[in-house]
Amino acid sequence: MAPRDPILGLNELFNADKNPAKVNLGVGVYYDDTGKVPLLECVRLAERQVLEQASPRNYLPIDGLPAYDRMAQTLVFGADNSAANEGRVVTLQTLGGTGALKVGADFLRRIVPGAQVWISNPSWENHRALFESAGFTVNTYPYYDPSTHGVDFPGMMKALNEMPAHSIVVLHACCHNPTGVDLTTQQWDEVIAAVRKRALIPFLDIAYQGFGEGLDADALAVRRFAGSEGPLFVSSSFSKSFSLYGERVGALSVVTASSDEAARVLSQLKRVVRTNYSNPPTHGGRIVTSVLTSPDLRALWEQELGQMRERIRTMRNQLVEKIHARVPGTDLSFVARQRGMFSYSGLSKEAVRRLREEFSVYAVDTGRICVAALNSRNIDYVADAIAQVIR
Ligand code: PLP
Ligand code: TYF
Repeated sequence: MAPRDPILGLNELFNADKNPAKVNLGVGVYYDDTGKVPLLECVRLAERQVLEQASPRNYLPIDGLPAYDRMAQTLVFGADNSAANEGRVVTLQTLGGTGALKVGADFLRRIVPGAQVWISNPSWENHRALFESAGFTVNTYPYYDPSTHGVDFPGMMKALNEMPAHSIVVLHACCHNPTGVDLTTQQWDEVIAAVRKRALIPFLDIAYQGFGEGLDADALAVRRFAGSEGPLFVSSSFSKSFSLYGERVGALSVVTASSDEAARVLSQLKRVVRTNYSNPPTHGGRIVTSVLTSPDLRALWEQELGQMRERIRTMRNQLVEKIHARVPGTDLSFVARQRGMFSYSGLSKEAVRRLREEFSVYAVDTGRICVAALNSRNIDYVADAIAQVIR
């Protein structure tokens, strides 16, 4: 038997739990205030259009729908990006952000077979698994400092400054999973300078664009990296921002040195895709493209995305207040400063076990909770449970 995924495995335990009060703070999925995964209105309208068009289902190009690739690229890089305008950025439709990471990893393994990969400590566990399965040795660089609930920035910079040239560095562009702790703009500039000086290969993963501060603000790291000289890999995902988890909508973008190099890189990436899954599926890509190319639907999407972001922020603030009210003296204000869906709550493994066994509240063993699973009906129950186990 292969080991269970530490996060998706929790779903199985949760589904088997008969307690009607159970709460799943494990997997990183956004739920609305009624506890459901939302079907966004912009998606519902776009899907109706797509169905009315009744398009045939021929194979898509290997690199996906051209309009999808253009929209995905513009969303991440911005409309006035010079690398993009110079034709130096290639973008492919992939099977979610995971597919983008996998295609990028397989490509890099052919191009820099001797390189090693560095992921943050901690990171999304699938980062390690994906790059290892592509054949790389995966190391970690310091990232989270539990004593400050912030970034161990000196530790991170020291590690970057000691990596061999051409090492592949995986960075979370925003809404770090699992900690919720991001770099400041100034820290990003220092990271970019170190990465370029040492000729490292940056791979930015942006799976939560729009869940931090907003679509443009959350893409700041990608855009600043793209403005510096050197290669750049970006995996992006619409799973969360469109609530289209099961449609597998993502993109891989690579910034190259010239439009000529871009053509060669694209041809190699297409070879990787062909030997993985040949070409991407049609439906999800068409929905996303319809939303992003229609000014009305796009405005509606931004509004709905903004509501998801704001609801998470409200839940963060309420959780901090409610625990403070129950256990005076506790200061969880760092939870309110974290961004995106997750919070490294500081709960011990023992506290997480008690939450699960005594209260049917499911969190990841590391203390990561998905704040986007809290709502006005379950937050008091969760705050009561947490108060009991930290008292
Ligand atoms: N990268 C990070 C950091 C994630 O948290 C996720 C979450 O699922 C992904 C990538 C993969 O996203 P997708 O579901 O689009 O494959
Ligand atoms: O971290 C999370 O919860 C999300 C969802 O193998 C996820 O990114 C978790 C594990 C996994 C794939 C997706």
